[in-house]
Amino acid sequence: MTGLVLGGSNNIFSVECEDGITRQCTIKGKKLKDVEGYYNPLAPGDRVELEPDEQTEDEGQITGLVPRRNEYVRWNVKGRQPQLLAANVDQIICITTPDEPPFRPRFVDRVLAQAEYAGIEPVIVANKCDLDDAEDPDFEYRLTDWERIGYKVIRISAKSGEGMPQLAELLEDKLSVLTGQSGVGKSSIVNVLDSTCVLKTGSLSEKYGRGTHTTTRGTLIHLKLNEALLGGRQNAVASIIDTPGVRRFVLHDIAAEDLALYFREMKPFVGKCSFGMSCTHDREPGCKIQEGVYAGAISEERFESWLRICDEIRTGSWED
Ligand SMILES: Nc1nc2c(ncn2[C@@H]2O[C@H](COP(=O)(O)OP(=O)(O)OP(=O)(O)O)[C@@H](O)[C@H]2O)c(=O)[nH]1
Ligand SMILES: [Mg+2]
Repeated sequence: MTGLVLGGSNNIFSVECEDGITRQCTIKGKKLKDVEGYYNPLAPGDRVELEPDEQTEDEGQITGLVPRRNEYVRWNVKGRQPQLLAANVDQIICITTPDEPPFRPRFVDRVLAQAEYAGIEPVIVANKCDLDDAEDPDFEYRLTDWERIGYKVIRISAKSGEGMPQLAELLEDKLSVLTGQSGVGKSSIVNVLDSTCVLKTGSLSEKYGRGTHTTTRGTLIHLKLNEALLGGRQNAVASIIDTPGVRRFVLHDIAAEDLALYFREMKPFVGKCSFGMSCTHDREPGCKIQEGVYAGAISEERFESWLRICDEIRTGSWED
């Protein structure tokens, strides 16, 4: 029998099986082939083979992993291993805010790079557009720049409902992983998309204005999209993976020399500099990336992001 991993902790995984029953499963023989080297062996979205328990209807043992179509991974600094956040997804929804928590464009740039590396289409969702800071020119400038280089950007508010119909349409019939810092409103958004959903949402810490890590585990949830968002259309569905907010998003398996390949607007220039692949894009003559910045094909902000992230990869010290 095969099944879909919805979530798990302490090596007990919740698996939605093909017979419609969700079983609590352990891994047979403790270790699964092909999943070693990760902080967690399985993530929401994984497909597994399992043996249902003969005595207990809602238990089973996982015996194998169906090869993954893609993997959304970050480096887990504490665990010193890559951490699989989701598998087999159609898109990564990267949620950001103008404030509460403060806007962190670099967080988004890192997620975009990891998504490009994984070959998964990212979408940027700017939540909390009801806040006054949504009018901030720096915030709007970065959103527009991401749009300019080819990313879809949606401005929404889980609070006022603005933009929620557009988001619902984008998620329909797909498996999407929601990612973003703690407190940006991932769980709140899910609760608006499906009014029968009551995920726990949190407040921001008064001292730091950051989220308080309310969601502690990634979970795949099947949503019945609220018909009010779809002009009364009924029975529309979507699947999402709600993930815990992380303070830092640290890239995994991307070398500093390769990072430009995962910056969508820089990629076309890679290898075209006078010094070819050995150009550091710093001060060399005939650097196409520098020319791209000068000509406006690459914004100074993204170039700065690229520089800083290269530095983070080289030094191993990451900012929030
Ligand atoms: N003003 C405003 N507040 C919002 C909006 N969406 C969510 N919030 C608030 O933001 C806070 C954090 O929301 P959550 O949904 O718990 O955030 P999260 O991203 O799931 O956070 P973690 O689970 O910690 O990763 C809550 O107090 C929400 O009420 C919005 O569109 N506008
Ligand atoms: Mg949450």
